[in-house]
Amino acid sequence: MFIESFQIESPKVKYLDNEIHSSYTYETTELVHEKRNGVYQWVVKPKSVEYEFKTDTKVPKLGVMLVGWGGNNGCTLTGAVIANREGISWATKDKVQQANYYGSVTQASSIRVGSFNGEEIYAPFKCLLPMVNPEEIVFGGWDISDMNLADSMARARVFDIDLQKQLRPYMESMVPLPGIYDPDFIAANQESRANNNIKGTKKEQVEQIIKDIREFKEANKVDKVMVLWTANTERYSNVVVGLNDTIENLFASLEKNEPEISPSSLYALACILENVPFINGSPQNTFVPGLIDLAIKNNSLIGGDDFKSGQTKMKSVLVDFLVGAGIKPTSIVSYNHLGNNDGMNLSAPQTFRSKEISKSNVVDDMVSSNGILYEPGEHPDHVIVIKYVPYVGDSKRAMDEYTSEIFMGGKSTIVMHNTCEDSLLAAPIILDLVLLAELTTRIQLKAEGEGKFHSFHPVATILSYLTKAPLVPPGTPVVNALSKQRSMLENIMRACVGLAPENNMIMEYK
Ligand code: NAI
Ligand code: DG6
Repeated sequence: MFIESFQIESPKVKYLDNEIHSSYTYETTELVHEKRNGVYQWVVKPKSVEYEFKTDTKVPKLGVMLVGWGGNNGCTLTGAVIANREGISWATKDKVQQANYYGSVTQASSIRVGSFNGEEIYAPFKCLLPMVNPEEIVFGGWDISDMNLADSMARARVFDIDLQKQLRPYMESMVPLPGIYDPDFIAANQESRANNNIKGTKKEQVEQIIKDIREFKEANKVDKVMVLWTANTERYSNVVVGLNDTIENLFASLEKNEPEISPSSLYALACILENVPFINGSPQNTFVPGLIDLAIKNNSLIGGDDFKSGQTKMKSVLVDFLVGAGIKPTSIVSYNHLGNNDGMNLSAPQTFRSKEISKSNVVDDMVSSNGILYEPGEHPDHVIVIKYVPYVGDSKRAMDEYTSEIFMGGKSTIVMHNTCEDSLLAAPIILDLVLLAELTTRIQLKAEGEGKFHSFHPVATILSYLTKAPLVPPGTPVVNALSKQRSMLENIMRACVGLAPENNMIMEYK
């Protein structure tokens, strides 16, 4: 059964005027590797840690600035939110379609809240904690192309034509601000659209981005701004001692106008200096070490990298299932072909390499979790192929072949083929990233023994569910398995309202 909302009554939760305060016992384990009777042994000890969470329930008026606003993802998200806000429906050859948020975990998924009269009861994910309503977000941003969003939508060829016609009046006046263009970091084939560029040195470009954010905030009277990179995939920048390895070296390099500082790092730098959250939806190493250190020092949220939209999402479910079932994946081969501008940009070897890296590491944690199947250091063969095929436009084809060793020397090969508009997968993920990142900035916590409340670590691992290569604080394990990532997200939100983590034990019926 599905219920629209619920209230929590618990001695561990207090609802104050502008705050939810919860006490929470975190059940975990402590491991020691010690000599017992002359032999080293692993000893696992259950451990409880008391936490307190407080969540500011005042939902701000939110401004979202997208880098690459005029791209397929940017205009698709903007159009979709307008269509939802305005209650737009449109005729397709099948039916009259209503705007919706399918694919957004915050807007279109549910959580189990308990059992009632022998039935499982579910409620909307978004009713766990107060979140920004997407329809109240003010969108803006930058693009190296000055095309307005209505024309970008037509160029993207993602929405049905009847929907485009209805959205055009809302989107015609939306024109991206000039962006930071550096042809060295993206494919040469992007040059023809780069007619909207911020001039000057890299330092001046950072200053301009800061000015843009301040002006946007003021003009739209928003309380908070979040910035998200959904611009072209860049090549990796070189991480070099003396260049970008420390905060000081990064600033010195900025002063020297060092060519190796990428545009995405410049936007991120501007945001960190302004204490504006910055999320990277593409695979490149925007967050060079000096930038991560600065975000930590300034306690400014950063998150990334690379939206986990289709093929990788399936992979982080399927490989988790196989390895969890005691089956040994030995070869994973993933092909993509697509014909949108992202595909064209990725047809250059350097930008493709960024995507290859982020798509390749996504099964590592699952493989290393099972030492019965894999020797230390052993990995399945894992190959990524992406081809640009203009005719298919935004409708990406993803083909995957998983070969596994099964019982008694048998082999199992699973093949998947998915055809889907790429931007319709990415847009709801962008929405979730900004909504969840905004929410986490309103949560404070402290563990027993900690004197003061503090925010989550500025490197936002809580967003891992939405990214292919989750950015984590130094020394933190990377979790790619999708079900674990979702549990982390949901269970942390449950903790904020004093609910136990979902453990699926259903003891009521045992
Ligand atoms: P797109 O090529 O349609 O849009 C990118 C936009 O960024 C373009 O309008 C371009 O002019 C602009 N741009 C490039 N460099 C810029 C800069 N330095 N400053 C401001 N604007 C700049 O690409 P699309 O399909 O919207 O994808 C965007 C990004 O999201 C790509 O990097 C892609 O790899 C990544 N991504 C997309 C996924 C999807 O399912 N659609 C999934 C995972 C990642
Ligand atoms: C070709 O792979 C284009 C890419 O931008 C993908 O669409 C994107 O990385 C999505 O990847 P995945 O693996 O999450 O579907």
